[in-house]
Amino acid sequence: FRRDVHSVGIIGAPFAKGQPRDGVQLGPDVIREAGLVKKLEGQGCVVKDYGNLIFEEVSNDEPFRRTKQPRAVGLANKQVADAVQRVKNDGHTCVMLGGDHSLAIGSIHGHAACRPKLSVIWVDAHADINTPLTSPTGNIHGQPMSYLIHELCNKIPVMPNFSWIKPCISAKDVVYIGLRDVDPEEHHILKHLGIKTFSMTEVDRLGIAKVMEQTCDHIFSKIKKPIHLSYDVDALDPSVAPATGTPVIGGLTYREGIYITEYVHQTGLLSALDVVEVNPKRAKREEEVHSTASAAMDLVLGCFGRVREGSHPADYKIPEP
Ligand code: HAR
Ligand code: MN
Ligand code: MN
Ligand code: MN
Repeated sequence: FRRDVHSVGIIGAPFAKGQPRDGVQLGPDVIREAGLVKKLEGQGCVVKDYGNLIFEEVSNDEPFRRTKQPRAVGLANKQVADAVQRVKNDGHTCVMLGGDHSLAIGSIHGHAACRPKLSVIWVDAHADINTPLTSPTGNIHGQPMSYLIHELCNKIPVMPNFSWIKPCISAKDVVYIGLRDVDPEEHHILKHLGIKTFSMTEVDRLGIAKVMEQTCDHIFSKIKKPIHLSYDVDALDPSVAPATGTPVIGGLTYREGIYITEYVHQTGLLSALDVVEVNPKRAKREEEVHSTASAAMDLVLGCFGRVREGSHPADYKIPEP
């Protein structure tokens, strides 16, 4: 047997305007600095780094009702969507390094343009499914799913620079893992749409192995759809990933977080990955920048075949004296 070669296309999206905290735009670079490309190549991947997107300043970006910086977020996500389409059309599994989680709008939209029947596994402490009208904060990183789900399209107001966004996923094709900070309005939406969720309570009850089995039973119940894995590092416990904007106590252990990626890799259906919300400026000590960036990198490595038992080239021979 041969270990399969993955071709990986990396896009950096240094964007922070989906939320109020400075520093999350540095996420792509600190994850790369942890050694991402070299380590992916070391485990047999062919990697093309497309570099960082360049986002223009948007002037007079007045809030739309309470939603903050809609024009900048809408425009940046259009660039992300175009970039993801390019990476997919070049034949790679796409890795989008954020940046804040508002970027999942563009990432999933672009992915869905190339792979119309997608499933989404959303790993996060938060559901990020507020509509602009339910959001308690007006931060778009708490809203991306609401723009993407068909069943919510009549709840979304017309916003500047958002008119290109068309809903592209069904509620039944989404699974959440790691939830522990969900707004009441979001909870209503999740229940009302019958979205499959594994909160930290289910992770405790079932264990992460059963959570992943049931996740795949759910998304593959009819046909095997390509997977978009959207991984917010705040799903991990703050002891593992402290350098993030909205840490929530009681998260996934490092092992649970990695197990998710190993399991998704094993399906052979991973088609695009987001790793978002690494914010080096939220670290209390330099060490926290490194531990968070290195955990984020390990999530990517797990998605592309790193196994904890170790591995070896198919043609390896023990040296003879
Ligand atoms: N639910 C809150 C809101 O809508 C908080 C969202 C927070 N942050 C994230 N998302 N990091 O994953 O603003
Ligand atoms: Mn998120
Ligand atoms: Mn989150
Ligand atoms: Mn593989």
